[in-house]
Amino acid sequence: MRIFVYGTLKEGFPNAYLNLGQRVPGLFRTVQRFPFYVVRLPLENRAPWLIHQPGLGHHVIGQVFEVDEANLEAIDRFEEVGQPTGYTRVPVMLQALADPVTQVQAFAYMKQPQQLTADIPREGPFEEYTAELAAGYWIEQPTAQ
Ligand code: PCA
Repeated sequence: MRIFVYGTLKEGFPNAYLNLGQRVPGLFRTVQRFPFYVVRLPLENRAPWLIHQPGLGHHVIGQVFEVDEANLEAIDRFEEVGQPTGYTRVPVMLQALADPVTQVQAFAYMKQPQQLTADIPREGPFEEYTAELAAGYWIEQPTAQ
């Protein structure tokens, strides 16, 4: 299974230790535009949110990994897939920055537009999550279930 990571799961970023996948070299961008924000929540500061609202925002840049079933399940749990507050794992088309002709498909963790309520402070939209945007990231670790 392939995942497209654009936030804290990228190599070099705060939750990279959870991503045990094999990196597909290079950088990839989404074929469609999606709004990408960094948001402030009560239990998570500067959380990267890719909003499932194609056509708005940027062609967002991230990394692609081959992950096994066990790691995918662990990441799904961390991203709270299936919970109302969580991410939805959505298939997206990507193109390699080095080879825009070849497209690949991967799953991306997105938030639904209605989750980004007007009261949530945000920065963006951005094209790419950078070290500068990752500065000050923290999460209140959820207790094991
Ligand atoms: N982790 C996932 C989704 C947002 C986040 O911080 C990722 O890096 O793609």
